[in-house]
Amino acid sequence: MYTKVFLRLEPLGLELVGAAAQRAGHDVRLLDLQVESHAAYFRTLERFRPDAIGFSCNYLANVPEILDLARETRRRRPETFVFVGGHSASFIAEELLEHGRGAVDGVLRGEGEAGVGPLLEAIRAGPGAVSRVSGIVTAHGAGPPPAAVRSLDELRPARSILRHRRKYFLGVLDPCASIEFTRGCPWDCSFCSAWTFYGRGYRTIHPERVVEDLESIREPGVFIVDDVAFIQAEHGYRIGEAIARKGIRKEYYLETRGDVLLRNVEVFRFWKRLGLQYMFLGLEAIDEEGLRKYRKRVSLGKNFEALECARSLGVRVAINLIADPDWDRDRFEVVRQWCRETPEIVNISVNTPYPGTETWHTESRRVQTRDYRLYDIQHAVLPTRLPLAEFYEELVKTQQVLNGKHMGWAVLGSTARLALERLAHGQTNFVRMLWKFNSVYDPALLLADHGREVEYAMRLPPPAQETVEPERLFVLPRSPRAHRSIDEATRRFVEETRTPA
Ligand code: B12
Ligand code: SF4
Repeated sequence: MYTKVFLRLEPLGLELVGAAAQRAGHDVRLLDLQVESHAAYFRTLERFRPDAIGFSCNYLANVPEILDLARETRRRRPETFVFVGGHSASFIAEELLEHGRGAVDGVLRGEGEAGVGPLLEAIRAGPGAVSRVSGIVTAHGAGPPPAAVRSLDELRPARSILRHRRKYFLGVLDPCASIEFTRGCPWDCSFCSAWTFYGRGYRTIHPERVVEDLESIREPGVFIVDDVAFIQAEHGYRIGEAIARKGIRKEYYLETRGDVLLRNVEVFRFWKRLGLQYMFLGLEAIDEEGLRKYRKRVSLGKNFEALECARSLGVRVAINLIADPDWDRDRFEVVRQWCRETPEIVNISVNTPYPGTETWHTESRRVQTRDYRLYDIQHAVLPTRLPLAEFYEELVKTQQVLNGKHMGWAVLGSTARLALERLAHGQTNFVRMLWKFNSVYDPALLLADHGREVEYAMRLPPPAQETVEPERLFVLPRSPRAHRSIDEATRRFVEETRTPA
């Protein structure tokens, strides 16, 4: 949606689920609707005539599109089993079934690789068998809790079933593939569902397996999708050493926390030599109060130190800050000034409570809209202090700082050689990106989005509570072995940062 200006990423989750279905003996087609049209989807439906269709729903904003497609699919192919999986779907399973009014047969919660084989087997066996599959939720109730993948080392994405691979890019990394080194996060930020989805588990993939996967990637750019890269220095080193031994040369982008960067700076320095180009730091706030609110468990001083550190490594840094709907003009102006003075790419998102996060249960402000499409962190779904139109004007004006400094001619000048190189290889994503900003980030369009008719009204959050038991939020049940990938020193480091100052 809004992020399409800067990137379009390989659907790694779907490739992994596709690979699991293939391993279970099925013939699989993968369609990425970021790239392909609905017409292409219906053509595939007609020609391939699948027995089952699984939609990936990682993002709330995609719910209406998935439901529309499911309903039309039911009309055209009543006998096909339609199911939905993915991050967001796992938190709103019953809601999806209700909206589907019979068009969605089931929601498969949790890691798709674990559940898809048994589900496809059960579909063949009949409805009674489906409701016994781990992780399934159907109109008749929920099956046993979702099971976690036994070993991530056994997984390999089915990259070859994805068409149009040249369409995937991330800024100047054009084309760009995605890869996973670890899964989960040991922190517990209140606005985030990475830790609740994986039951606070954190697992690593064996360095040799990572490098095997990397060797199969043809794209020169690689996005490391881990929630927090290189929490554990040793793991990062071992992957890096294996890459160096094989002589693999790629350009990398990763996301991490400021305190992890400071603690493991030597790993990041090593990765700079291997080709690390971009790093995303979720600072979230430039004041202590903001950091406390989001329970980032990191101080402002540490975050700024991390910024300095990233600069000294010569890695390009993108930062995220969360704008609160409660901000007034002055607050926006302070942040805008900071963005102007900061050489890094500063992205501003809007504080949005999501199902599956703690904030969803504790936020006492009432959501102002039940339109899933607005839950994309670019729209305000909580009450704004400023009139909504003014809030969007201020927001876009602040986001414009990024556009002025890092897009358009300002960038083309300094990246001319790179841009020409990409164009010479037929890659146009990066160059086209440079002028897209204004057509997408527009206060009038943002405001108009609130006036659209809502066909599927999102379930409201429960009445606000002071606290919520984390276990109630988990998709994958917490397992005693969930942290087995973390060494003792890292465990202590995480625990220390988790102790309130
Ligand atoms: C890449 C990414 C993006 C890309 C998306 C590109 C793309 N093509 O998918 C971009 C940058 C656009 C993006 C944007 C946003 N993202 Co994002 N993103 C990620 C990220 C880092 C990696 C996704 C990934 O590839 N994971 C690895 C694969 C293997 O896992 P997976 O996709 O979840 O798939 C597994 C399961 O979900 C499931 N599954 C998935 N599909 C299907 C389908 C079927 C049929 C089945 C059965 C199972 C299944 O099985 C898969 C294998 O186990 C994740 C964090 C993470 N580590 O997962 C966050 C994450 C998914 N994003 C998140 C969020 C909040 C957002 C944003 C709102 C803002 C933000 N914080 O970045 C925006 C909103 C976008 C929108 N329009 O609404 C949240 C969760 C979203 C939620 N529903 O609550 C996550 C978990 C990050 C976080 N820590 O909060 N994101
Ligand atoms: S550190 Fe990042 S991934 Fe982990 S819980 Fe916090 S925001 Fe989510």
